[in-house]
Amino acid sequence: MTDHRPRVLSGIQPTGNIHIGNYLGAIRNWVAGQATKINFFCIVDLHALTVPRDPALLRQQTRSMAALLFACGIDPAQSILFVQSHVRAHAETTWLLNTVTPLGWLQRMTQFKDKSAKQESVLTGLLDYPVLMAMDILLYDADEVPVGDDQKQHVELTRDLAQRFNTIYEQEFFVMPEPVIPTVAARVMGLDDPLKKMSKSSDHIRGHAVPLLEDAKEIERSFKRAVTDSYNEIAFSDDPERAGVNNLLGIYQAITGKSQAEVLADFANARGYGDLKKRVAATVIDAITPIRERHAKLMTDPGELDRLLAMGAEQAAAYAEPKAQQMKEIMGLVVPS
Ligand code: ATP
Ligand code: LTN
Repeated sequence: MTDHRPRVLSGIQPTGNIHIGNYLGAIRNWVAGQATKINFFCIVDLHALTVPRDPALLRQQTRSMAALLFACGIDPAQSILFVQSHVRAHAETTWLLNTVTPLGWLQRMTQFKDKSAKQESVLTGLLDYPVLMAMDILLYDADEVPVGDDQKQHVELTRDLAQRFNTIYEQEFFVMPEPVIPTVAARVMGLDDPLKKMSKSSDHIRGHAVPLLEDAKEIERSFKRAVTDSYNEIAFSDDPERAGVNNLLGIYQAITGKSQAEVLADFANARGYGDLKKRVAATVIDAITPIRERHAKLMTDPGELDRLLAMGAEQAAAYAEPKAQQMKEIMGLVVPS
């Protein structure tokens, strides 16, 4: 019998300093939907190579990311968690999709423009990043792609590429995926600059991001230094000048799952911004401490982690490999029998 549950796929780079933006904008939503869907979660190590990496560190961070995702609640009995480079169809079919991808579509991507502007020499892999991401999604016929707001454009490009392939080869081969963006915390902003998205590749992580694996004292310190304003009013607001307070309230709202009115009621008796920061920090610390503890425990058994990842890769390949074979056939390659 065919399984009609929606298929979900998302990815995360195994780069350091996973922060509450990644957690609230993406990972937490992966965990929440697990029971009712077919889930694929991919640690995208090939994407991580689009900027130069230290090999030993990348390997360590890939295992650490797997441990973190399990610690956040990804359940290997319900979800297929795997490392991208373990399923060779991803790299292989990216080449195939490259052959129908107009260069201009990639040059228009906001993330490419932002990241390439900061670099002296821009690597081809950085430009091609969204094509690899498109294949991550299309290989699994994913219907839903839960991501933070910054990745919406890449999912839209995936749809355009899928459509283009289907048109050129005159068949409905690829499924059109939908981005699923959370309504709260889709874009958690930096504590030091609330007009910039909290980013793990920021030059100054201290005071900017709230890493999930940071200890409580450091988190308190980061919140204490968070940029606010001189209005001295605890309120949600679209005003860029008040973005700092808005961000703190948004983080609190996302963690507690409360409505805006309930959040404001919680802070009605707060003694100024200092008190607001202290209470938001305490709420964040309570939520992430168990994750940090579970992560530490999982990291003590790398053999077990590798076993779980090998199982995930095998399960993922069972979906991806046949799809890659069909793609080759459609494109006119001789597929060995
Ligand atoms: P970088 O900023 O270094 O590119 P990143 O922090 O965006 O990295 P990724 O691994 O690229 O991390 O993203 C993992 C997931 O986290 C994606 O779904 C992304 O949309 C989401 N995400 C990243 N930053 C934020 C943020 N500040 N707020 C909400 N979601 C976010
Ligand atoms: N580009 C994404 C990571 C990513 C991804 C994916 C997300 C790679 N492949 C497939 C969703 C689906 C990022 O930077 N956050």
